[in-house]
Amino acid sequence: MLDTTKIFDLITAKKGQIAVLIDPDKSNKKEELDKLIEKSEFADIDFFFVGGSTVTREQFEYVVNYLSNNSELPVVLFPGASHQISSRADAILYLSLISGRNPDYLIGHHVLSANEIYDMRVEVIPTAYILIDGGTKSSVAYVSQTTPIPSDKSSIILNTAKAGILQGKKLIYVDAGSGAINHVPNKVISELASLNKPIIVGGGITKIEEIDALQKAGANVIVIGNKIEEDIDFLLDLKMVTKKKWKN
Ligand code: 1GP
Repeated sequence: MLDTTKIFDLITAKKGQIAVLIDPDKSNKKEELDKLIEKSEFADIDFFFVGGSTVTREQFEYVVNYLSNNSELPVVLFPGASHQISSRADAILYLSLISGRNPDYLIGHHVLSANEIYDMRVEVIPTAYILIDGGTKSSVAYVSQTTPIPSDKSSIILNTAKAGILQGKKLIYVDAGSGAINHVPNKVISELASLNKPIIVGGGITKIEEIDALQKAGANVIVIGNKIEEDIDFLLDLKMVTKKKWKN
């Protein structure tokens, strides 16, 4: 692993940054990726995240290589399993699914990929990954066979994040799951912000007002997947958010 904190420092530096999540299971054609890159660069988004619940190694490598060869934007891995790793990325979110009690997602996948990741020249960011109920059964809850934390159980969410920090996690990633009906509540983000660790939030975020509110609540990075898969021109609307950010 690379002894650098470059991507971690970028994530920490500002609130309200935007990550476009690319699921290589769904977007893996050259033309699609070209369009995504072009519009994401125009929109001045901050990061590409790459990962998914049901991705093959070939799809994963193809997409990571394509993005790093064709865009200057940082490529950050958001792996759904131990085979979703690549030395071509700028960083790996080294996720432990600490809202769940499935040992495979707490340590199993990590052991399977440790040897490879250890020797990769890639920044590794230990991340407390916390699933919050978003009103529908998400792929990640199904695939990991874990139960998300109910979104109104603030103290469980907060204590889970605290336990993650005590274990050495540098980032908190709260996820309502791709396609969630309800994103992680703003209140949860503002409570987590009191822990003074960078926060990434994703799942079910589809509106500019939601992004603004999550930024105000204290989220460093807001992840958008589904909405852009459905309507790539949402990236043009996102330009408004990124413009405002430079003014601040
Ligand atoms: C990443 O799961 C999210 O954390 C992405 O969710 O696809 O609903 O934007 P969406």
